[in-house]
Amino acid sequence: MTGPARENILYSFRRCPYAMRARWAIIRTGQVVTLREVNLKEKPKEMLEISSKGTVPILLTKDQEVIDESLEIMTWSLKKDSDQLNIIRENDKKSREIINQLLKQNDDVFKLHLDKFKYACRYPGEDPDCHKESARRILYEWNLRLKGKSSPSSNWLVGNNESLADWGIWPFVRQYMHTDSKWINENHEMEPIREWLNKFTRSNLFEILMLKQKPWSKTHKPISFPRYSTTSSSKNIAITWPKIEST
Ligand SMILES: N[C@@H](CCC(=O)N[C@@H](CS)C(=O)NCC(=O)O)C(=O)O
Repeated sequence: MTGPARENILYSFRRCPYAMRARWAIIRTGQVVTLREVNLKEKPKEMLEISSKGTVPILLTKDQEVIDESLEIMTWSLKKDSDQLNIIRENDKKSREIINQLLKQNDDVFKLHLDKFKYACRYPGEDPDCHKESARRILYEWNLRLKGKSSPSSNWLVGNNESLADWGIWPFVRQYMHTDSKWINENHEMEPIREWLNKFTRSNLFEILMLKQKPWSKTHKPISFPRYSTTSSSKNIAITWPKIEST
């Protein structure tokens, strides 16, 4: 264990969907962390010392708590921002259950299918097309949830407002899009999920989320995250969703 942290330190990897959702929650709840970008092929010993799992993201809080699961980092952030408690549907048990089911479906099923067709060479003996089909079926299900919402601004996975399900799943759908974009882009039926994803990737906060950093080393100056060009204040800036044309 390293000495007492005077800051919240986040070990992260820019393109990792788990790390992206943790960073997204950090931004949206106005938290500030010191970012340590990790090269997954050369993980820093400081990171492995606090969590031997060797996965990102990992948060080492000011209070020396180690949080090495992305969903738990999201919850940690949300607990610190009472304005955002509706994201976890604090007072709505049924919605909370649906959110949990969707996150579980993403983490335990969708991500596996995605990996098995995106990184097919790592899974000899598996049929990538079969996994692609299974991933598509799940996307189709999520698309149905988004379809038929009263307006483009209310197309969220659970109810008419964004929730932890949206925050936790969109980076994985984005990753999927990189491998099977034609199916989503050219399939008119999939418009709701396309628009839902675009809300995140075309929002004003996406660029801040995805800012490029060199892999961290002990000799680097600490990098504060999020970093806003317009202000040095640690307060979060409001999200601006892209304009979506109603059809
Ligand atoms: N359940 C973990 C999964 C995190 C995870 O698997 N992250 C990947 C990167 S996207 C990782 O660190 N893999 C380890 C490696 O590639 O060595 C979480 O939600 O934080």
